[in-house]
Amino acid sequence: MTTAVAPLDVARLREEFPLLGTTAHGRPLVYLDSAATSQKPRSVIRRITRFYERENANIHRGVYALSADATAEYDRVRARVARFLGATPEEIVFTRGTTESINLVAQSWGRGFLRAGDEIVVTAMEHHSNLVPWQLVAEQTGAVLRIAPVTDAGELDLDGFAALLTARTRLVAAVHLSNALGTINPIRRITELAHAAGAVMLVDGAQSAPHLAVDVAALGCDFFACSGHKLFGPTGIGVLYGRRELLERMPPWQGGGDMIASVEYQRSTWAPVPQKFEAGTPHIAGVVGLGAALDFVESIGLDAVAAHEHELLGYATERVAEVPGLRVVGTAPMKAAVLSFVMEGAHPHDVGTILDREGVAVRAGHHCCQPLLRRLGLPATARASFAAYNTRDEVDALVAGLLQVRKVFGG
Ligand code: C6P
Repeated sequence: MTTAVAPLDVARLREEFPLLGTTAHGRPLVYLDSAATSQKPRSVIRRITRFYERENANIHRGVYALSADATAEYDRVRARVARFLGATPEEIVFTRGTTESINLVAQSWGRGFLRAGDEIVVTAMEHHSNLVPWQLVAEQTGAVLRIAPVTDAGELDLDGFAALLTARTRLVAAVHLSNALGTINPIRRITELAHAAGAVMLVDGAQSAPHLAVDVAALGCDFFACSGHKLFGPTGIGVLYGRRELLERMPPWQGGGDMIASVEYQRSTWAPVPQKFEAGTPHIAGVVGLGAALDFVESIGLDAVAAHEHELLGYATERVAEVPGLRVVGTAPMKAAVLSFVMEGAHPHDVGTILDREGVAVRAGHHCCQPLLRRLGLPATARASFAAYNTRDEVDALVAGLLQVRKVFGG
């Protein structure tokens, strides 16, 4: 798909990540869990250190230069994020991560505008972060949650999805890139269908923002949520993109400092967007680190990242087929960065534990997608997930580890 871009210099890229040079159980670490969180490049680590050593002050409060400079940097990164996602700065709210971004929409937009009998449609492959917040708001408002089906291959059943849309559908919430399966959903099409039904569209971009070039204007969505820590940035910082007109109509969801225009004892008025949604002292160092992470991502180029990961996923899919009794879970044709699998006779947790002893870090479990795994008839999978810094040698180490698992469990 993205073969025209220049290949990544992965060896050089890896040198930017101190943690990738460490060992696990006496072996070179093979880190295949970037869907959980990516490792951090030196430029991000240094930027955060420099902020605390030389620039630290609270924002929007001080009249002194240090605070004014910290404020300017915070605002600069907001504009940087807006550029990265194809939005305007007023449409970018800083949050703690994807989870908080979705909860913000559920509690502000959802509680503000949903009424009993209104319908929310999500897909059967959602992460708990894009399911439980809607369950909560459905309970609070009397709205009804509808679940769009997925096929056995882990693709969204688009006809099944379209059949759920009615005049009562008020919101559609769908994952862009599934963390459990790697499936890339046709978000533009889903958004068109949602809008044609008169519904608002939220995209869970936790896994897509690090692997695909995202342009919210081109996707046409109303909300887009992502996390800094999966994008080479620090933990505890995330983003909610919201279409300006919607954000302006939405009530605040948390009250406190920095989100007000004026406060009296009995009532208050709100700051303009996006400050209305950023109560209290934000994660300033996290925002600064996120800015450095986006500089890093753009210096390598998301098209080059996607092409490299696509090649690596193809190679890994081919190689794991050599392991007897291994079955890949999630075989959608449009797929990225994630290889989930089960092995006959071996529980995924045992697979993960044996791989760990070989120095290979993968995730094992339900990946915060319990209903999806139940739908697929599985209690858990083992999951290798890839980033720009992973190599074919690391895939080979994974396969060697899996053959080791096979020896332990027979077959
Ligand atoms: N998935 C994984 O190992 P937070 O925790 O807020 O940064 O992101 C939540 C989230 C939401 N949606 C999707 C599709 C995700 O993959 C995640 C996080 C991690 O798959 C941790 S469970």
